[in-house]
Amino acid sequence: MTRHATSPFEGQKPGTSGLRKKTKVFMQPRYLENFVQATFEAIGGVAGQTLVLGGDGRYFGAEAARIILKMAAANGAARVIVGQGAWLSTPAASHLIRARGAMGGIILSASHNPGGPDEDFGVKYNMGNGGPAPETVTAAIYALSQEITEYHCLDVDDPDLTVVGEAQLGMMVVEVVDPVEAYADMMETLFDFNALRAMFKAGFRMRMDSMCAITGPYAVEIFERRLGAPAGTVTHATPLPDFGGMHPDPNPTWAHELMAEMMGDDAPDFGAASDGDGDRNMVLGAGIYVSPSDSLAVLAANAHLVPGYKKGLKGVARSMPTSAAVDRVAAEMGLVCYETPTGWKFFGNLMDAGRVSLCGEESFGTGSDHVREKDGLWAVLMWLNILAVRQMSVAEIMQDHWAHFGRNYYSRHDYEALPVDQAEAMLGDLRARFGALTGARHEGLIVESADEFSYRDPVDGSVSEGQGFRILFEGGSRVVLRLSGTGTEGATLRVYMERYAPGPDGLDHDPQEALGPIIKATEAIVGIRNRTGRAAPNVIT
Ligand code: VG1
Ligand code: CO
Repeated sequence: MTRHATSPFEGQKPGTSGLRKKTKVFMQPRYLENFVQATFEAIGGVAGQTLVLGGDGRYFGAEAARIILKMAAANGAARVIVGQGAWLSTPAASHLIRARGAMGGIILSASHNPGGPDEDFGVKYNMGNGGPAPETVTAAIYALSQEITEYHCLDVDDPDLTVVGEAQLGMMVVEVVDPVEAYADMMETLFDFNALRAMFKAGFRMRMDSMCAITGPYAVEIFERRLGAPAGTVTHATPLPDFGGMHPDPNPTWAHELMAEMMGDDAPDFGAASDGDGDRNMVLGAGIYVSPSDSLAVLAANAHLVPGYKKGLKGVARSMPTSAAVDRVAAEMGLVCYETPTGWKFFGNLMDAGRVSLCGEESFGTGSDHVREKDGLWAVLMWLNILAVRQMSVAEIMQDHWAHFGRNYYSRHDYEALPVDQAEAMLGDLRARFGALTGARHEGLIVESADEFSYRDPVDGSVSEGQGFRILFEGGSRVVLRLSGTGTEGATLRVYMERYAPGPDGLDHDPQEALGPIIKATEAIVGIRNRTGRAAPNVIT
Protein backbone atom coordinates (compact mmCIF):
# COMPACT_ATOMS: atom_id res chain seq x y z
CA MET A 1 0.00 0.00 0.00
CA THR A 2 1.44 3.33 -0.94
CA ARG A 3 -1.70 5.44 -0.47
CA HIS A 4 -2.26 6.97 2.92
CA ALA A 5 -5.34 8.92 3.91
CA THR A 6 -4.72 12.37 5.35
CA SER A 7 -6.41 15.70 6.00
CA PRO A 8 -5.11 19.26 5.69
CA PHE A 9 -3.04 21.14 8.26
CA GLU A 10 -3.58 24.87 8.56
CA GLY A 11 -0.90 27.32 7.52
CA GLN A 12 1.27 25.33 5.11
CA LYS A 13 1.95 28.55 3.28
CA PRO A 14 5.54 29.06 2.05
CA GLY A 15 7.03 32.45 2.98
CA THR A 16 10.03 34.39 1.67
CA SER A 17 11.96 31.15 1.28
CA GLY A 18 9.95 27.94 1.69
CA LEU A 19 7.80 26.67 4.56
CA ARG A 20 9.38 27.25 7.99
CA LYS A 21 7.89 26.03 11.24
CA LYS A 22 9.00 24.80 14.61
CA THR A 23 10.68 21.40 14.18
CA LYS A 24 8.03 19.77 16.35
CA VAL A 25 5.32 21.03 14.02
CA PHE A 26 7.09 19.37 11.10
CA MET A 27 7.55 16.17 13.12
CA GLN A 28 3.82 15.65 13.66
CA PRO A 29 2.62 12.60 11.73
CA ARG A 30 1.54 13.52 8.15
CA TYR A 31 2.69 17.17 8.37
CA LEU A 32 5.83 16.85 6.24
CA GLU A 33 4.10 14.26 4.06
CA ASN A 34 1.19 16.57 3.28
CA PHE A 35 3.44 19.44 2.29
CA VAL A 36 5.67 17.28 0.10
CA GLN A 37 2.70 15.61 -1.61
CA ALA A 38 1.18 19.05 -2.28
CA THR A 39 4.52 20.14 -3.72
CA PHE A 40 4.77 17.13 -6.03
CA GLU A 41 1.26 17.78 -7.29
CA ALA A 42 1.76 21.52 -7.70
CA ILE A 43 4.66 20.89 -10.07
CA GLY A 44 2.59 18.49 -12.19
CA GLY A 45 3.74 15.24 -10.60
CA VAL A 46 7.19 13.68 -10.47
CA ALA A 47 6.56 10.45 -12.43
CA GLY A 48 9.64 9.53 -14.46
CA GLN A 49 11.52 12.59 -13.18
CA THR A 50 14.89 13.21 -11.52
CA LEU A 51 15.01 15.29 -8.34
CA VAL A 52 17.78 16.62 -6.09
CA LEU A 53 17.47 16.40 -2.30
CA GLY A 54 19.57 17.62 0.60
CA GLY A 55 19.76 20.07 3.44
CA ASP A 56 21.83 21.91 5.97
CA GLY A 57 22.34 19.07 8.47
CA ARG A 58 19.88 20.37 11.02
CA TYR A 59 17.88 18.18 13.39
CA PHE A 60 15.21 16.05 11.61
CA GLY A 61 16.88 16.64 8.21
CA ALA A 62 18.09 13.10 7.56
CA GLU A 63 14.83 11.61 8.79
CA ALA A 64 12.82 13.98 6.60
CA ALA A 65 15.04 13.07 3.62
CA ARG A 66 14.29 9.36 4.09
CA ILE A 67 10.55 10.04 4.21
CA ILE A 68 10.73 12.20 1.09
CA LEU A 69 12.70 9.52 -0.78
CA LYS A 70 10.01 6.94 -0.03
CA MET A 71 7.36 9.44 -1.14
CA ALA A 72 9.23 10.28 -4.36
CA ALA A 73 9.47 6.56 -5.14
CA ALA A 74 5.76 6.05 -4.46
CA ASN A 75 4.96 9.03 -6.67
CA GLY A 76 6.86 7.43 -9.54
CA ALA A 77 10.08 9.46 -9.64
CA ALA A 78 12.87 7.79 -11.64
CA ARG A 79 15.85 9.03 -9.64
CA VAL A 80 16.68 11.21 -6.65
CA ILE A 81 20.19 12.58 -6.29
CA VAL A 82 20.80 13.11 -2.58
CA GLY A 83 23.82 14.51 -0.75
CA GLN A 84 25.60 12.01 1.53
CA GLY A 85 24.13 12.22 5.02
CA ALA A 86 21.31 14.30 3.48
CA TRP A 87 23.74 17.20 3.30
CA LEU A 88 23.70 19.81 0.55
CA SER A 89 24.20 23.53 0.92
CA THR A 90 21.53 25.59 -0.83
CA PRO A 91 23.91 26.80 -3.59
CA ALA A 92 25.28 23.28 -4.06
CA ALA A 93 21.73 21.97 -4.44
CA SER A 94 21.00 24.69 -6.98
CA HIS A 95 24.15 23.71 -8.88
CA LEU A 96 23.30 19.98 -8.87
CA ILE A 97 19.78 20.62 -10.18
CA ARG A 98 21.27 22.54 -13.10
CA ALA A 99 24.26 20.31 -13.73
CA ARG A 100 22.19 17.13 -13.72
CA GLY A 101 19.22 18.53 -15.61
CA ALA A 102 16.88 17.60 -12.77
CA MET A 103 13.23 18.59 -12.73
CA GLY A 104 13.88 20.42 -9.47
CA GLY A 105 14.97 19.82 -5.91
CA ILE A 106 13.88 19.86 -2.30
CA ILE A 107 16.05 21.68 0.21
CA LEU A 108 15.62 20.83 3.89
CA SER A 109 16.58 23.94 5.81
CA ALA A 110 15.30 26.86 7.78
CA SER A 111 18.44 28.70 6.72
CA HIS A 112 19.50 31.35 9.24
CA ASN A 113 16.93 30.19 11.84
CA PRO A 114 18.35 28.11 14.73
CA GLY A 115 17.95 24.32 14.58
CA GLY A 116 17.14 21.52 17.03
CA PRO A 117 14.06 19.83 18.48
CA ASP A 118 12.81 23.11 19.97
CA GLU A 119 13.92 25.36 17.13
CA ASP A 120 13.11 25.55 13.44
CA PHE A 121 12.87 23.32 10.38
CA GLY A 122 12.01 24.13 6.80
CA VAL A 123 11.30 22.71 3.35
CA LYS A 124 11.77 24.56 0.10
CA TYR A 125 11.20 23.53 -3.52
CA ASN A 126 13.55 24.75 -6.25
CA MET A 127 12.71 24.62 -9.94
CA GLY A 128 14.60 23.11 -12.87
CA ASN A 129 16.57 26.35 -13.28
CA GLY A 130 17.95 25.77 -9.77
CA GLY A 131 16.07 28.71 -8.28
CA PRO A 132 13.38 28.97 -5.59
CA ALA A 133 9.84 28.28 -6.76
CA PRO A 134 8.08 31.49 -7.87
CA GLU A 135 4.93 32.74 -6.17
CA THR A 136 2.61 31.02 -8.68
CA VAL A 137 4.04 27.65 -7.63
CA THR A 138 4.16 28.35 -3.88
CA ALA A 139 0.54 29.56 -4.06
CA ALA A 140 -0.44 26.30 -5.81
CA ILE A 141 1.39 24.24 -3.15
CA TYR A 142 -0.51 26.06 -0.43
CA ALA A 143 -3.87 25.65 -2.18
CA LEU A 144 -3.30 21.91 -2.64
CA SER A 145 -2.15 21.51 0.98
CA GLN A 146 -5.53 22.88 2.06
CA GLU A 147 -7.54 20.23 0.23
CA ILE A 148 -5.27 17.20 0.45
CA THR A 149 -6.91 13.83 1.18
CA GLU A 150 -4.06 11.36 0.59
CA TYR A 151 -0.33 11.08 0.12
CA HIS A 152 1.85 8.34 -1.36
CA CYS A 153 4.72 6.69 0.48
CA LEU A 154 6.41 3.31 0.00
CA ASP A 155 6.22 0.94 2.92
CA VAL A 156 9.84 -0.25 2.81
CA ASP A 157 12.96 -0.03 4.95
CA ASP A 158 14.65 3.36 5.13
CA PRO A 159 17.22 4.01 2.41
CA ASP A 160 20.84 4.31 3.59
CA LEU A 161 22.23 7.79 2.98
CA THR A 162 25.62 7.27 4.60
CA VAL A 163 27.44 5.67 1.65
CA VAL A 164 28.08 7.23 -1.77
CA GLY A 165 26.64 5.16 -4.61
CA GLU A 166 23.39 4.02 -6.21
CA ALA A 167 20.68 1.86 -4.72
CA GLN A 168 17.19 0.85 -5.76
CA LEU A 169 14.18 2.04 -3.76
CA GLY A 170 11.16 0.32 -5.29
CA MET A 171 11.37 1.32 -8.96
CA MET A 172 13.40 4.46 -8.18
CA VAL A 173 17.17 4.93 -8.06
CA VAL A 174 18.60 6.69 -5.00
CA GLU A 175 21.94 8.20 -5.97
CA VAL A 176 23.94 9.30 -2.94
CA VAL A 177 26.63 11.81 -3.96
CA ASP A 178 29.49 13.59 -2.23
CA PRO A 179 27.84 16.91 -1.31
CA VAL A 180 30.99 18.98 -1.87
CA GLU A 181 32.83 17.76 -4.95
CA ALA A 182 30.75 19.10 -7.84
CA TYR A 183 30.37 22.47 -6.12
CA ALA A 184 34.08 22.82 -5.39
CA ASP A 185 34.89 21.86 -8.99
CA MET A 186 32.57 24.59 -10.26
CA MET A 187 34.28 27.17 -8.04
CA GLU A 188 37.59 26.25 -9.70
CA THR A 189 36.11 27.23 -13.08
CA LEU A 190 35.15 30.73 -11.84
CA PHE A 191 38.14 31.84 -9.79
CA ASP A 192 41.91 32.02 -10.18
CA PHE A 193 42.82 29.26 -7.74
CA ASN A 194 46.52 29.61 -8.61
CA ALA A 195 46.56 33.25 -7.55
CA LEU A 196 44.69 32.39 -4.35
CA ARG A 197 47.10 29.54 -3.54
CA ALA A 198 49.99 31.96 -4.03
CA MET A 199 48.31 34.50 -1.74
CA PHE A 200 47.87 31.97 1.07
CA LYS A 201 51.43 30.72 0.53
CA ALA A 202 52.71 34.27 0.95
CA GLY A 203 51.11 34.38 4.40
CA PHE A 204 47.63 35.81 3.80
CA ARG A 205 45.56 35.06 6.91
CA MET A 206 41.89 34.27 6.84
CA ARG A 207 39.25 33.14 9.31
CA MET A 208 36.12 31.42 8.06
CA ASP A 209 33.40 30.79 10.65
CA SER A 210 31.02 28.12 9.39
CA MET A 211 28.90 28.43 12.56
CA CYS A 212 28.49 24.63 12.96
CA ALA A 213 26.38 24.66 9.81
CA ILE A 214 26.62 23.25 6.30
CA THR A 215 29.47 25.30 4.81
CA GLY A 216 32.05 23.61 7.07
CA PRO A 217 32.86 20.66 4.78
CA TYR A 218 32.78 22.91 1.71
CA ALA A 219 35.04 25.53 3.26
CA VAL A 220 37.57 22.98 4.54
CA GLU A 221 37.76 21.36 1.08
CA ILE A 222 38.07 24.67 -0.80
CA PHE A 223 40.19 26.85 1.50
CA GLU A 224 42.29 24.34 3.41
CA ARG A 225 42.64 21.46 0.90
CA ARG A 226 42.47 23.08 -2.53
CA LEU A 227 43.87 26.54 -1.71
CA GLY A 228 46.39 25.56 0.96
CA ALA A 229 45.15 27.79 3.79
CA PRO A 230 46.46 26.48 7.13
CA ALA A 231 44.43 23.81 8.91
CA GLY A 232 42.14 25.51 11.39
CA THR A 233 41.40 28.46 9.08
CA VAL A 234 37.79 27.25 9.11
CA THR A 235 36.22 27.23 12.58
CA HIS A 236 33.00 25.58 13.73
CA ALA A 237 33.55 23.42 10.67
CA THR A 238 31.45 20.40 11.59
CA PRO A 239 27.72 20.70 10.86
CA LEU A 240 25.75 19.85 14.02
CA PRO A 241 22.00 19.14 14.29
CA ASP A 242 21.53 22.12 16.60
CA PHE A 243 24.41 24.18 15.16
CA GLY A 244 26.11 23.76 18.53
CA GLY A 245 23.43 25.98 20.04
CA MET A 246 24.58 28.83 17.79
CA HIS A 247 22.23 31.01 15.80
CA PRO A 248 23.63 30.44 12.30
CA ASP A 249 22.97 33.93 11.02
CA PRO A 250 26.16 35.64 9.85
CA ASN A 251 25.76 39.13 11.24
CA PRO A 252 27.66 41.11 13.87
CA THR A 253 25.25 40.03 16.60
CA TRP A 254 25.27 36.27 16.03
CA ALA A 255 28.79 35.89 14.63
CA HIS A 256 30.22 37.72 17.63
CA GLU A 257 33.24 35.43 17.99
CA LEU A 258 34.39 36.27 14.48
CA MET A 259 33.61 39.96 15.03
CA ALA A 260 35.74 40.04 18.16
CA GLU A 261 38.65 38.40 16.38
CA MET A 262 38.45 40.70 13.36
CA MET A 263 38.19 43.85 15.49
CA GLY A 264 40.92 42.73 17.89
CA ASP A 265 44.71 43.04 17.90
CA ASP A 266 46.40 40.66 15.50
CA ALA A 267 43.25 40.27 13.38
CA PRO A 268 43.62 38.15 10.24
CA ASP A 269 43.54 39.90 6.83
CA PHE A 270 40.10 38.60 5.99
CA GLY A 271 37.17 37.11 7.87
CA ALA A 272 33.90 35.57 6.74
CA ALA A 273 30.92 33.69 8.12
CA SER A 274 27.98 31.95 6.53
CA ASP A 275 24.53 30.82 7.58
CA GLY A 276 22.76 27.50 8.18
CA ASP A 277 22.30 26.53 4.55
CA GLY A 278 25.37 28.31 3.15
CA ASP A 279 23.77 30.92 0.95
CA ARG A 280 24.61 33.98 3.06
CA ASN A 281 27.94 35.61 3.79
CA MET A 282 29.34 38.26 6.07
CA VAL A 283 32.74 39.63 5.09
CA LEU A 284 35.19 41.54 7.22
CA GLY A 285 38.71 42.87 6.97
CA ALA A 286 41.09 43.53 9.83
CA GLY A 287 39.25 46.16 11.86
CA ILE A 288 36.45 46.66 9.32
CA TYR A 289 32.97 45.29 8.80
CA VAL A 290 31.65 45.41 5.24
CA SER A 291 27.93 46.06 5.08
CA PRO A 292 26.26 43.59 2.69
CA SER A 293 24.92 46.36 0.47
CA ASP A 294 28.45 47.75 0.14
CA SER A 295 29.80 44.27 -0.53
CA LEU A 296 27.42 43.91 -3.47
CA ALA A 297 28.58 47.27 -4.85
CA VAL A 298 32.26 46.35 -4.48
CA LEU A 299 31.72 43.00 -6.20
CA ALA A 300 29.91 44.71 -9.07
CA ALA A 301 32.67 47.30 -9.48
CA ASN A 302 35.46 44.69 -9.46
CA ALA A 303 33.87 41.58 -11.01
CA HIS A 304 35.78 42.02 -14.27
CA LEU A 305 39.00 41.23 -12.37
CA VAL A 306 37.74 37.70 -11.67
CA PRO A 307 38.19 35.07 -14.45
CA GLY A 308 34.53 33.94 -14.47
CA TYR A 309 33.35 37.53 -15.05
CA LYS A 310 36.14 39.01 -17.14
CA LYS A 311 33.77 39.69 -20.04
CA GLY A 312 31.83 42.05 -17.77
CA LEU A 313 28.39 41.86 -16.23
CA LYS A 314 25.10 41.73 -18.15
CA GLY A 315 23.32 43.76 -15.53
CA VAL A 316 22.78 43.78 -11.78
CA ALA A 317 19.84 43.48 -9.41
CA ARG A 318 19.18 44.19 -5.75
CA SER A 319 16.21 43.76 -3.47
CA MET A 320 14.30 46.95 -2.74
CA PRO A 321 15.46 47.32 0.90
CA THR A 322 19.11 46.90 -0.17
CA SER A 323 20.99 50.20 -0.38
CA ALA A 324 21.49 52.01 -3.67
CA ALA A 325 25.30 51.66 -3.47
CA VAL A 326 25.22 49.17 -6.35
CA ASP A 327 23.02 51.51 -8.40
CA ARG A 328 25.86 54.03 -8.46
CA VAL A 329 28.29 51.41 -9.72
CA ALA A 330 25.81 50.26 -12.36
CA ALA A 331 25.21 53.83 -13.53
CA GLU A 332 28.91 54.44 -14.01
CA MET A 333 29.45 51.13 -15.78
CA GLY A 334 26.43 51.59 -18.02
CA LEU A 335 24.64 48.56 -16.57
CA VAL A 336 20.92 48.16 -15.96
CA CYS A 337 20.09 47.80 -12.24
CA TYR A 338 16.82 46.06 -11.32
CA GLU A 339 15.02 46.55 -8.01
CA THR A 340 13.06 43.47 -6.86
CA PRO A 341 11.09 42.47 -3.75
CA THR A 342 12.90 40.69 -0.91
CA GLY A 343 13.76 37.04 -1.56
CA TRP A 344 15.92 35.29 -4.11
CA LYS A 345 12.99 33.94 -6.12
CA PHE A 346 12.62 37.25 -7.94
CA PHE A 347 16.16 37.20 -9.37
CA GLY A 348 15.80 33.89 -11.23
CA ASN A 349 13.70 35.23 -14.11
CA LEU A 350 16.15 38.08 -14.68
CA MET A 351 19.10 35.68 -14.77
CA ASP A 352 17.32 33.13 -16.99
CA ALA A 353 16.50 35.92 -19.43
CA GLY A 354 20.17 36.94 -19.52
CA ARG A 355 19.43 40.37 -18.08
CA VAL A 356 21.62 40.23 -14.96
CA SER A 357 24.70 38.33 -13.82
CA LEU A 358 25.07 39.67 -10.28
CA CYS A 359 22.42 40.04 -7.56
CA GLY A 360 22.33 40.85 -3.89
CA GLU A 361 20.34 41.58 -0.78
CA GLU A 362 21.10 43.61 2.32
CA SER A 363 20.56 40.44 4.40
CA PHE A 364 24.06 39.12 3.68
CA GLY A 365 23.16 37.50 0.37
CA THR A 366 25.10 37.89 -2.85
CA GLY A 367 25.28 35.65 -5.87
CA SER A 368 25.60 35.38 -9.61
CA ASP A 369 24.16 33.44 -12.51
CA HIS A 370 26.53 30.50 -11.86
CA VAL A 371 23.56 29.12 -9.86
CA ARG A 372 20.08 30.45 -9.05
CA GLU A 373 20.56 31.00 -5.32
CA LYS A 374 22.63 33.35 -3.28
CA ASP A 375 25.97 31.77 -2.51
CA GLY A 376 28.03 32.47 0.61
CA LEU A 377 31.30 30.76 -0.30
CA TRP A 378 31.14 32.12 -3.83
CA ALA A 379 31.01 35.65 -2.36
CA VAL A 380 34.01 34.88 -0.15
CA LEU A 381 35.96 33.62 -3.18
CA MET A 382 34.97 36.75 -5.14
CA TRP A 383 36.43 38.89 -2.38
CA LEU A 384 39.59 36.79 -2.12
CA ASN A 385 40.13 36.92 -5.88
CA ILE A 386 39.64 40.70 -5.91
CA LEU A 387 42.06 41.11 -2.98
CA ALA A 388 44.63 38.94 -4.79
CA VAL A 389 44.43 41.01 -7.97
CA ARG A 390 44.31 44.45 -6.37
CA GLN A 391 46.86 43.69 -3.66
CA MET A 392 45.01 45.94 -1.23
CA SER A 393 43.47 45.32 2.17
CA VAL A 394 39.71 45.17 2.68
CA ALA A 395 39.83 48.56 4.43
CA GLU A 396 41.74 50.10 1.53
CA ILE A 397 39.27 48.72 -0.98
CA MET A 398 36.36 50.20 0.98
CA GLN A 399 38.03 53.63 1.33
CA ASP A 400 38.79 53.62 -2.36
CA HIS A 401 35.23 52.61 -3.24
CA TRP A 402 33.62 55.30 -1.07
CA ALA A 403 36.01 57.98 -2.28
CA HIS A 404 34.96 57.19 -5.84
CA PHE A 405 31.23 56.49 -5.52
CA GLY A 406 30.31 58.16 -2.23
CA ARG A 407 28.94 56.18 0.69
CA ASN A 408 25.43 54.88 1.28
CA TYR A 409 25.29 54.73 5.06
CA TYR A 410 23.03 51.83 5.87
CA SER A 411 21.65 49.89 8.77
CA ARG A 412 18.83 47.44 9.50
CA HIS A 413 17.08 47.29 12.85
CA ASP A 414 15.08 44.15 13.65
CA TYR A 415 12.36 43.88 16.29
CA GLU A 416 11.73 40.17 16.76
CA ALA A 417 8.76 38.20 18.07
CA LEU A 418 6.31 41.11 18.25
CA PRO A 419 2.64 40.24 18.69
CA VAL A 420 1.33 39.81 15.13
CA ASP A 421 -1.73 42.03 15.71
CA GLN A 422 0.40 44.82 17.11
CA ALA A 423 2.86 44.76 14.20
CA GLU A 424 0.11 44.62 11.61
CA ALA A 425 -1.84 47.43 13.24
CA MET A 426 1.26 49.62 13.34
CA LEU A 427 1.90 49.19 9.62
CA GLY A 428 -1.81 49.45 8.83
CA ASP A 429 -1.93 52.83 10.54
CA LEU A 430 1.14 53.92 8.62
CA ARG A 431 -0.54 52.95 5.35
CA ALA A 432 -3.60 54.98 6.30
CA ARG A 433 -1.41 58.05 6.89
CA PHE A 434 0.63 57.88 3.67
CA GLY A 435 -1.06 60.86 2.04
CA ALA A 436 -0.68 63.10 5.10
CA LEU A 437 3.03 62.29 5.44
CA THR A 438 4.21 63.99 2.28
CA GLY A 439 5.82 67.32 3.05
CA ALA A 440 5.99 66.67 6.79
CA ARG A 441 9.25 67.64 8.50
CA HIS A 442 10.93 65.53 11.17
CA GLU A 443 14.45 65.95 12.52
CA GLY A 444 15.20 68.36 9.70
CA LEU A 445 14.15 65.76 7.12
CA ILE A 446 11.25 66.44 4.75
CA VAL A 447 9.15 63.51 3.56
CA GLU A 448 9.17 63.48 -0.23
CA SER A 449 6.91 60.47 -0.70
CA ALA A 450 5.57 57.40 1.06
CA ASP A 451 4.26 54.28 -0.60
CA GLU A 452 4.09 50.50 -0.60
CA PHE A 453 6.43 48.76 -3.01
CA SER A 454 4.96 46.58 -5.72
CA TYR A 455 6.91 44.80 -8.43
CA ARG A 456 6.08 43.93 -11.98
CA ASP A 457 8.42 41.22 -13.24
CA PRO A 458 9.82 42.57 -16.52
CA VAL A 459 10.18 39.05 -17.92
CA ASP A 460 6.81 37.40 -17.25
CA GLY A 461 4.73 40.43 -16.30
CA SER A 462 3.61 38.95 -12.95
CA VAL A 463 2.85 41.50 -10.24
CA SER A 464 3.77 41.16 -6.53
CA GLU A 465 2.09 43.68 -4.26
CA GLY A 466 2.58 44.72 -0.64
CA GLN A 467 6.36 44.27 -0.69
CA GLY A 468 7.33 46.81 1.95
CA PHE A 469 6.66 50.38 3.08
CA ARG A 470 8.94 53.13 1.80
CA ILE A 471 9.30 56.60 3.20
CA LEU A 472 11.59 58.71 1.03
CA PHE A 473 13.05 61.96 2.35
CA GLU A 474 14.23 64.88 0.27
CA GLY A 475 17.93 64.50 -0.51
CA GLY A 476 17.91 60.75 -1.07
CA SER A 477 17.62 59.36 2.46
CA ARG A 478 14.95 56.76 3.13
CA VAL A 479 13.49 54.26 5.53
CA VAL A 480 11.86 50.98 4.53
CA LEU A 481 9.70 48.86 6.82
CA ARG A 482 8.44 45.33 6.26
CA LEU A 483 7.49 42.21 8.16
CA SER A 484 9.73 39.18 7.85
CA GLY A 485 8.47 36.17 5.92
CA THR A 486 10.91 33.64 7.39
CA GLY A 487 10.16 33.75 11.11
CA THR A 488 8.28 31.11 13.08
CA GLU A 489 7.34 33.11 16.16
CA GLY A 490 5.14 36.21 16.16
CA ALA A 491 6.08 38.99 13.75
CA THR A 492 9.54 40.36 13.07
CA LEU A 493 9.62 44.00 11.99
CA ARG A 494 12.58 44.97 9.82
CA VAL A 495 13.44 48.65 9.56
CA TYR A 496 15.99 49.54 6.87
CA MET A 497 17.60 52.99 6.90
CA GLU A 498 19.79 54.65 4.34
CA ARG A 499 21.54 57.98 3.82
CA TYR A 500 23.85 58.95 1.00
CA ALA A 501 27.04 60.95 1.61
CA PRO A 502 28.68 62.04 -1.64
CA GLY A 503 32.08 62.77 -0.04
CA PRO A 504 34.90 63.69 -0.06
CA ASP A 505 34.14 64.66 3.55
CA GLY A 506 32.02 62.68 5.95
CA LEU A 507 32.80 59.21 4.64
CA ASP A 508 34.09 57.69 7.87
CA HIS A 509 31.30 58.09 10.38
CA ASP A 510 29.78 55.34 12.45
CA PRO A 511 26.63 54.30 10.50
CA GLN A 512 24.37 54.50 13.59
CA GLU A 513 25.49 58.10 14.11
CA ALA A 514 25.28 59.02 10.46
CA LEU A 515 21.74 57.61 10.40
CA GLY A 516 20.73 59.26 13.70
CA PRO A 517 18.26 61.77 12.21
CA ILE A 518 16.59 59.05 10.12
CA ILE A 519 16.30 56.75 13.13
CA LYS A 520 14.64 59.58 15.09
CA ALA A 521 12.38 60.63 12.22
CA THR A 522 11.24 57.01 11.84
CA GLU A 523 10.35 56.88 15.52
CA ALA A 524 8.43 60.15 15.18
CA ILE A 525 6.50 58.89 12.15
CA VAL A 526 5.91 55.22 13.03
CA GLY A 527 6.21 55.22 16.82
CA ILE A 528 7.80 51.78 17.12
CA ARG A 529 9.01 52.29 20.67
CA ASN A 530 5.71 53.70 21.85
CA ARG A 531 3.59 51.04 20.28
CA THR A 532 5.71 47.98 21.04
CA GLY A 533 7.24 49.03 24.33
CA ARG A 534 10.62 47.91 23.02
CA ALA A 535 13.46 50.21 24.02
CA ALA A 536 15.80 48.97 21.28
CA PRO A 537 15.97 46.55 18.36
CA ASN A 538 17.01 42.92 18.98
CA VAL A 539 19.48 42.86 16.12
CA ILE A 540 21.29 45.69 14.36
CA THR A 541 23.17 45.00 11.15
C1 VG1 B 1 15.06 37.12 4.99
C2 VG1 B 1 15.86 38.20 4.29
C3 VG1 B 1 15.80 38.02 2.79
C4 VG1 B 1 16.28 36.61 2.43
C5 VG1 B 1 15.46 35.59 3.20
C6 VG1 B 1 15.94 34.18 2.97
O1 VG1 B 1 13.71 37.23 4.61
O2 VG1 B 1 15.40 39.47 4.64
O3 VG1 B 1 16.58 39.00 2.17
O4 VG1 B 1 16.16 36.38 1.05
O5 VG1 B 1 15.54 35.85 4.60
O6 VG1 B 1 17.28 34.05 3.33
P1 VG1 B 1 12.61 37.93 5.58
O7 VG1 B 1 11.31 37.75 4.87
O8 VG1 B 1 12.72 37.25 6.90
O9 VG1 B 1 13.03 39.36 5.68
V1 VG1 B 1 17.84 32.62 3.90
O10 VG1 B 1 19.49 32.70 3.89
O11 VG1 B 1 17.10 32.57 5.47
O12 VG1 B 1 17.14 31.45 2.94
CO1 CO C 1 20.27 30.91 4.04
